Amino acid sequence: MNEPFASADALRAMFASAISEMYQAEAPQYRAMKALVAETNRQCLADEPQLKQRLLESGELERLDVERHGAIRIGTAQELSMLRRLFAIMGMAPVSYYDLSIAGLPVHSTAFRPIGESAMRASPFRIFASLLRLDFIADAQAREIAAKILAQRDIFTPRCRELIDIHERRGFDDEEAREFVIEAAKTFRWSGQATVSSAVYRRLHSTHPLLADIVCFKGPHINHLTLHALDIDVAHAAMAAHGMNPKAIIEGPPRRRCPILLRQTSFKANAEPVDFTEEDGRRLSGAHAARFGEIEQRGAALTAKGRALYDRLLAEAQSEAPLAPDGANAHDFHAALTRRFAAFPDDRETLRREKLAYFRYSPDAGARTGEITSPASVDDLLRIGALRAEPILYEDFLPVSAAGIFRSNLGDRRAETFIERADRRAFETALGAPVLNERALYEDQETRSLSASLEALGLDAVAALQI
Ligand code: OOG
Ligand code: NI
Repeated sequence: MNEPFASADALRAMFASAISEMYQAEAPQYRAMKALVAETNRQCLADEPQLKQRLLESGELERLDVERHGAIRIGTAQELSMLRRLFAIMGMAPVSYYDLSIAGLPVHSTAFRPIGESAMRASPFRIFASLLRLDFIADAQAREIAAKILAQRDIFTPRCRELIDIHERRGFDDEEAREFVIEAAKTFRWSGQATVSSAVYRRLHSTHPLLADIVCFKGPHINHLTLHALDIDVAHAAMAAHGMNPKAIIEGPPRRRCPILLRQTSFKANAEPVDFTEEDGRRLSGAHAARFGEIEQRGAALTAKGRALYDRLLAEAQSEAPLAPDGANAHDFHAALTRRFAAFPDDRETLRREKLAYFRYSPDAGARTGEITSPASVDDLLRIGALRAEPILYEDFLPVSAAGIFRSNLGDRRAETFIERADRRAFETALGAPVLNERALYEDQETRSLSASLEALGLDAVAALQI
């Protein structure tokens, strides 16, 4: 049977493509970056025919140029909970809580993303969504101005609200599905017309640039889209060579033989023209910088143990060579990072044996299972080639990296202040649902793949798992 037209995966793919078209039209610099990344990816494939073959076989090649994620910033709990319902229609569930107060940013976040391998394969598009924490704004007057403006806006079109209700009641027909994608995308459009006067903008911007970006416009405009770079170091260098003004560093772990977690970098946001509506009704031109383009390259998802090691080594590198806000000492920082990460095992077998990363197991179709004397251990099965283990890709985000991406695109040169105050409860209350636990998702994939493999080999899953 054919997939229904209005399946969550199909809707997400259509939405991602609509958002990509929209953002390319809105932000020519992003369009230029997309062309450059496509070109560096093509070059990588030409240099590595084996990589090309692998991507072809896994179906990855055809979606190489498809955006991996986008990011938005949200003003209120009501907006966030409605967005949760909107993204649910596209099979995107909130995964993980990210506390950005670790870098003195007045937001906390989640990522709406597809769950499961087949959904991820159908369309990998995610939205990193950050909610303003007004209680972090010390200036009571600025807080009041912001709250008042936010209370007056509706970021959704009336038809978008209707369609969300319709879907929750009975799903979509084809026409409604098409309409929904268009109406949903409108929520994230850029409008160069600020909803406030230049004085209010300046007041909020001087309090915190993030406050101005979230409050002074019609809604949660896309602030960046992110492409997959096959070799992020090459793509980063190409961005610099083409005068695209990239961040000084690539956030995340250093380059490795066995990639882990997520490496990402961006070109820095440029000032773009905006119009303010002054108190006397006049229009006044000004500028606002917040929108940019990003690239990412993903590696293995880490267990709690692996992640603790990652966090420790990163913190050590940061205290050894604190990165200057303008990235001037990027070279020293990178050297410290590389030195520290020498302590992170860099071969698959050690990552697996030491339970630092999650793995997907598969049976070797040609294995002569008759020769396996049951019960055999997983290690034995791997050794004789009856089982294979591949790292599971990390599909989530990293708070320290996210903070680094935020900061370099806000024109905020203030030194970081650490006033860590996570409040996951408050975030989930605003969201209207708990966020899913990323590690539970990876663990589940690992366990299922192992039991399915053992079953395929005709082995007693329980006995083998216990050895
Ligand atoms: C979000 C920054 C975080 C990422 O990839 O870590 C992010 C923002 O700037 O709103 O997108
Ligand atoms: Ni991003």
